[in-house]
Amino acid sequence: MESLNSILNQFKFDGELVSCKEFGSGHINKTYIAKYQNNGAEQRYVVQRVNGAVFKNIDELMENVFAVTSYLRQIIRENGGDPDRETLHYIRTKDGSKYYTCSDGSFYRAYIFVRNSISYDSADTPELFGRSGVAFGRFQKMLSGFDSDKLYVTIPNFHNTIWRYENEFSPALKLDVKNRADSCREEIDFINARKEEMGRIEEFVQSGAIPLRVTHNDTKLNNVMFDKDTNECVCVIDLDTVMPGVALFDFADAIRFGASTAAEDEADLSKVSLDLDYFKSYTEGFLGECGDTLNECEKANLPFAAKLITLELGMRFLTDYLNGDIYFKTDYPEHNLVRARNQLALARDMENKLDEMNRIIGAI
Ligand code: ADP
Ligand code: GN1
Ligand code: MG
Repeated sequence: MESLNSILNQFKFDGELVSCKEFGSGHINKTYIAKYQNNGAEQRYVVQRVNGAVFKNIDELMENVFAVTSYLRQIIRENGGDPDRETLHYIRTKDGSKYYTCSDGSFYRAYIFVRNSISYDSADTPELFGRSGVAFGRFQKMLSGFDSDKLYVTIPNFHNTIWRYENEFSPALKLDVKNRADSCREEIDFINARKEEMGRIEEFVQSGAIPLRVTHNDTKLNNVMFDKDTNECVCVIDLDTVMPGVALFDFADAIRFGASTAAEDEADLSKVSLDLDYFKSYTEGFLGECGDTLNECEKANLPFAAKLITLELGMRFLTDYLNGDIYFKTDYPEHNLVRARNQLALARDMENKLDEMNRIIGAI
């Protein structure tokens, strides 16, 4: 197998390698932070192995991220900002490629580590979480002039909940390859009981009531970098799923992850609920930046979208559990089941709080 050193050596990095360590808590790709010394100055790079089973067309993925980051760099420059800090800066390989294909067929790509920045897996205060709303709202606004037709759909039907129900969840349940369905009847019933509403947002897209925009599609709090000293948001990262999509889901997925009172894989369900203060703070930050670009149908469906995406991810985790854990990285055998139960509990709590969420949005 090709060594990590040999892989790093393919990229146009400045200086001498000091160390390289695995980093981050993502479920799909593998991330390393590589430290280099260049004439006494330290430079860090992020190097990632892209999961080829999930991202089936690496060329299209890299075309998307290069197109979006070049567009963002231009807008940031025009607004007097620092493009090297406010968006990702990809480093090409020594032969000018956007990524490197390793001898075992896996793909690696690299970018500059955003200096003096930090990401969080949870926010200590609603205010900090609200700042991530500013980051994703600004991201949406800055890309509102970018024609989403110019991007490849790197994962078709990524947030098409009803499609996932019919084409992934139902077949997995039918096959039940690991004989696990009996251990999760309650969760299966919970999902089946909500089938009718799974197509609601997709119907709005089909009818034209909701437009396709350039969306991030994975708006977890740890995909925002904050300034280490001031805790101001610096930039949005993890752009692999940027493609044409529904802006509602960018709002929704951030709420799902960051406004929960517990981690995504907390097994004690009594700890899992939606914190409305966090919801309010994020909504103010997000809509404050991009509220003008959203239409009335989008605004009216923000709370429902938060519930739907939580149900969707609960269903995705359960699908993977039924399939024998082939998609998401897991740390122990029941991990996907624990995650599924957690997300379904959160979806239920959001269902109970839909009126309150609507009231908060109405008052902003
Ligand atoms: P994953 O797909 O595993 O979520 P990410 O691209 O989000 O991969 O990277 C994982 C973590 O690595 C991030 O949460 C962040 O802490 C750190 N990271 C990624 N890119 C950068 C960057 N350009 N600058 C600083 N830290 C980064
Ligand atoms: C995956 O790799 P990561 O953690 O950024 C997944 C998201 C899920 C998320 C749940 C391509 O994202 O859709 O919401 O896990 N990404 C993909 O934590 O499937
Ligand atoms: Mg990430």
